[in-house]
Amino acid sequence: MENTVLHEKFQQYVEAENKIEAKDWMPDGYRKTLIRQIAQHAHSEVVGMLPEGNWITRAPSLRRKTILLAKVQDEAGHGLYLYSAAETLGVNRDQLIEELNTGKAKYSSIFNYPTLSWADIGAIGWLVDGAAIVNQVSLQRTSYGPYSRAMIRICKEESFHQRQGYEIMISLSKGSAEQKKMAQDAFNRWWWPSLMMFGPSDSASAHSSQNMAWRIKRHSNDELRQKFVDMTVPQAEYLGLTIPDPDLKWNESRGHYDFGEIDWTEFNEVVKGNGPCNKERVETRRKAYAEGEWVREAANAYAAKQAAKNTTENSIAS
Ligand code: FAQ
Repeated sequence: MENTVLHEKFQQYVEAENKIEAKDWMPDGYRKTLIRQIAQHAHSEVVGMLPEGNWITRAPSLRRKTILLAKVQDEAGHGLYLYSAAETLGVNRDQLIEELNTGKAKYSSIFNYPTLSWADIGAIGWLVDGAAIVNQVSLQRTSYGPYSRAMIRICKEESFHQRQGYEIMISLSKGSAEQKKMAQDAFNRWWWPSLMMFGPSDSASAHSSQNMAWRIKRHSNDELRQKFVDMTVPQAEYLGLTIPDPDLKWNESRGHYDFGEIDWTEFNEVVKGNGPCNKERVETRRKAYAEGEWVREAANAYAAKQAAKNTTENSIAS
């Protein structure tokens, strides 16, 4: 009985657009699904460093290299804010990282595709960060306070990422015939995986209806995907690139672009771990974690030394 009242009050509270904070009562399912989503999001930011990190040493100029370096470092920072937001829900960060390193945890399908040319760095900034922004602007209004605040900060940085990618695409598509070909090739390979980032269609999305009722999600997967397509088509036209979808056309009555069917078999395979780079990505993370052992040891030793010093000072003072 008491539990039913708490659930009802919680529901009214989120429907009135209030934020839930870490110490507030929340349904177990709300806590569980937030840990799941925020952890997957944090892992995506961390694994998301790998495809672009692959090009830092091969960036075509010092300017491009410093910009890319800054962007990849930002992604690491986003991962850290998000792990912190997950920790406010009572989960342990080491446990989350263990799940990523053992291949148990999910992260965005998009980061399991290879970066074959410099143009891919442009396409990732333009399309992948562009899709991430559409999703994350909506999540700024999510009902869980710490996640919402992390999103506000992250979105500011993602806007810079999107612009740096689009600027690379402008340079390439207005450059030599060979450069334009590189831009088109990257666009062809990243377009469909970018649409998959928004998740399964609404009819197949397991978590959407409950998460929308709890105001965790503010728009459905298909609504956000449509928004991204409508926003990106004019940008592709400005670049003079061809959208790799013969079914894409403006629908006057809907006021949106219609687009072709996503290859859901490919999406499901990538999510299951069978994409082009899944194994390589997890292996790289595992190796980086093992090689960072000495840093964690040094940081823990320093923290223990500081704590001992503070205890001694406190006992002298008292
Ligand atoms: N890939 O019922 P739904 C970025 C899973 S950040 C893999 O619809 P939900 C920045 C889903 O987890 C990109 N798995 O789930 C950057 C669930 O699995 P589960 C990451 C996917 O949660 C840029 C199952 O399918 N952004 O890019 C995917 O309601 C450049 C059923 O799906 C976020 O994580 C997928 N694409 O909606 C970094 C945003 N889609 O747990 C570096 C936050 C779905 O039942 C470079 N997350 N699944 O086993 C969200 O908004 C939501 O979690 C969705 C999925 C929309 C991703």
